[in-house]
Amino acid sequence: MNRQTKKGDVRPDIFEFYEQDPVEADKAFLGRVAHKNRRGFLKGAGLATVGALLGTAMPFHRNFPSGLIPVALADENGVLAGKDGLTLLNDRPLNAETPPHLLDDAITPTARHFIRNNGIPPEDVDPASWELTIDGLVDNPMKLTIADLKSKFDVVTMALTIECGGNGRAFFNPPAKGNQWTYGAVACSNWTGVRLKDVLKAAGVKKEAIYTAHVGADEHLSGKEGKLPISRGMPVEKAMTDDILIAFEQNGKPLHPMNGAPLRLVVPGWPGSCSQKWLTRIYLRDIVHDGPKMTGKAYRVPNRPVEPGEKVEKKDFEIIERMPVKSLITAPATGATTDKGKIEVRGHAWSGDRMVSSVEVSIDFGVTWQKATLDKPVNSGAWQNWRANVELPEKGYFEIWAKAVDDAGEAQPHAINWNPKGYLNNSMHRVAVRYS
Ligand SMILES: Nc1nc2c(c(=O)[nH]1)N[C@H]1C(S)=C(S)[C@@H](COP(=O)(O)O)O[C@H]1N2
Ligand SMILES: [Mo]
Repeated sequence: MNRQTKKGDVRPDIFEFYEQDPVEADKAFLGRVAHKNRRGFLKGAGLATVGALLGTAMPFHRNFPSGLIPVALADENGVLAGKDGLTLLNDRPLNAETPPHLLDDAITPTARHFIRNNGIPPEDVDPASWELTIDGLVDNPMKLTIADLKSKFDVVTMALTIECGGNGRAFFNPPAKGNQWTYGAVACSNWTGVRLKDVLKAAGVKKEAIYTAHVGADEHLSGKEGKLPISRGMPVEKAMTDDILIAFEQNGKPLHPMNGAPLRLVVPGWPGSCSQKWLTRIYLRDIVHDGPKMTGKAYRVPNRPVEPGEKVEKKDFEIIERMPVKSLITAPATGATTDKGKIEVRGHAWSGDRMVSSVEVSIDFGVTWQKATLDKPVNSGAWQNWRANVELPEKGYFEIWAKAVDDAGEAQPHAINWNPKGYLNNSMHRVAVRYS
């Protein structure tokens, strides 16, 4: 496959192919269609341009297919446009998390809201013509534009916490496959929209219906027409609760394209996967929904405690519902150095469908604990902010640990509750601080 180019470089044909037609090259070499965003990224933008954009040379440029985007340029090319400081975990599908110290705000700015995509987001969406279908087991199937939602239903704004079921997976040992989220697949933005329950009431949910099914406009990675990357649902009883929104605004502006513009579900306290983005349809079913990522082991955990590494049969997995009690330290940043012994420690805490009743911090590896001041949530479904003034007794290395307890008495554990797919890691957050 190697050939001599005019300049005498030895380059495999893949590079020529990518330069000429990145979409076809992706199909041929990857067996799927290139992300439209990156069509011909380096096509026409020779190496000199890329070098200039990167601010330095790319020594292994010969190995870099021109259909790809250098991760460092992902921002400039648009995939992380409007996001600030996120760590890219994967670029196809796009997955990016927020370092804890950038989650310090009480309400998460859109620029700091993580991105978890299972497929390829729709492009050039038109909010004015976007339609949401409500059908399946309902008395009055409906098609609603965003204008209809605004005029027919109460419009509410709520701060709502979304956490990916796999947040914290990176710390599993033995490791679990999937995005290696550390701490930052969680956020609490202000969402404006209508209550799902109001829309479902207007549609008239039939008695036989037990589960919702959610459909979005994103494409499967294979590019196969009609194949959904993810379609999840929830029990009708959950869908009828007060805090679930069909949202068209995030922090007072249209949704960010990567957070589901122009319309999404926001289901606080349950795995983020319930919060379908680019929402086009909700249908009601008389069975537990069996869409992609609802079945098998996806978003499921063993129905009993298991040993790390233990093999668990499919039949012993159950669907994750509420997310467990958890807290995050957002200040100081881990690795920080302080020249003062007195520091303020801050963060958030949440527990799916419950309230957090206390947060405690420790600077002596959990021997003694100090109560933090814990705010009430601004509304149900929002995380709770907390802060504590701690005093480091002498110079040296310290770890700050935080532990939340919820109103059912459940506390964050020290150790990870290992499970095969790496979900629900709510072990305590630790940050390192040097007093010098
Ligand atoms: N249509 C669609 N909705 C989706 C997803 C997706 O890939 N496609 N990912 C889900 C998952 S797994 C999570 S954790 C949340 C993440 O929301 P965010 O990307 O806005 O942070 O969106 C959910 N909704
Ligand atoms: Mo997720």
